[in-house]
Amino acid sequence: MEEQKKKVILSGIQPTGVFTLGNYLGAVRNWAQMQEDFHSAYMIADLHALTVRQEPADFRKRILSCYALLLACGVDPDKSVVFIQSHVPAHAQLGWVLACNTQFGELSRMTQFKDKAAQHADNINAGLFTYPALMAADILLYQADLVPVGVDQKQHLELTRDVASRFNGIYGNTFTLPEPYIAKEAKIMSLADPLKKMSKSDPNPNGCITILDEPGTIVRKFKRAVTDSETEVCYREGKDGINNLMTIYAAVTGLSMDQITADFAGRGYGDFKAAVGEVVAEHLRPVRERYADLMNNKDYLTECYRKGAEQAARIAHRTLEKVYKKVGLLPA
Ligand code: ATP
Ligand code: LTN
Repeated sequence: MEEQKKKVILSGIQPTGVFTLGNYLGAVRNWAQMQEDFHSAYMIADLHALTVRQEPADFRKRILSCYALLLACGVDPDKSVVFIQSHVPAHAQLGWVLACNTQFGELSRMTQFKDKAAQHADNINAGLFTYPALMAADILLYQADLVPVGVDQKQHLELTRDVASRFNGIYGNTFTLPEPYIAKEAKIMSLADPLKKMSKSDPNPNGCITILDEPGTIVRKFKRAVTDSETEVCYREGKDGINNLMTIYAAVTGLSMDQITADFAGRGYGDFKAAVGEVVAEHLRPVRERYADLMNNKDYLTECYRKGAEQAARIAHRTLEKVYKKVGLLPA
């Protein structure tokens, strides 16, 4: 009985690079925690990553290594459905139907589209534009109640709700309307430019901590983090660099901002940066070790993603069939 009341969560991450500390604190760490209390499904959004040109051989390897990273971060294939998006054809299939139910004007307002179009001016492809319809399909196929993501994905979730409720209005109740679940650490900023989101695809390696960075590298990058010309470690508007470091330190140690300010009173930024580097390096050590073990056991990874795809396809297919029927497609 209890079992039936569990809510459903789904989330995804693109295999566009090694996960950053931002991905970890803003999203993936919560996924591992949430799988205890929810029916959870997590996927590597490889079809989404094709909106930016990828080098095929490299991409293939990265998809597998990102799958291993998810497990290394604590996502457990015995507790969650953990799969690769392209292994479940229903995503592309529902994505098409939803693209036909999403307006050009709605897609034009997506800030991620505008940002990525500016970053990749030589490849503003149709997939980059219709991407939110595919993301809506990812979520709606599983009838997810909650979607744990960083704040940058909120607009896509609002669009998913709009598309779903419009579809429900026209064709009758079909989709659960998902709620975003946004972590406290919803936006970790670049260490080199604290006004910019820390991102896997940031070309500046000093701005970004990856979860596989060696401890020495982590400490060095934090030492170089951009701050301000004051000396007091406190969370205040305008102190973007320090605010970001404090958010990271608080997320890893569980301390409050006030406690951190008290602990570092009179000690200056140098000490604080070194301390943040050390706690992050220690925190990520087991993740890096688990990742290395998993990459030495490819058969296990293959077994996991195949099992994940089968489980996901079973759920996804039920929704897809319902949708095909509602829109009037002739059963095969
Ligand atoms: P890309 O650079 O390829 O756009 P990304 O690093 O922004 O990638 P995504 O794959 O788009 O990462 O995001 C995966 C998840 O991590 C999403 O839920 C996203 O909101 C979250 N996320 C990404 N960057 C950050 C960040 N800096 N702080 C907090 N959460 C983040
Ligand atoms: N668009 C997301 C990744 C993503 C996702 C999803 C997140 C693809 N499908 C479904 C939540 C639910 C991104 O770029 N971070």
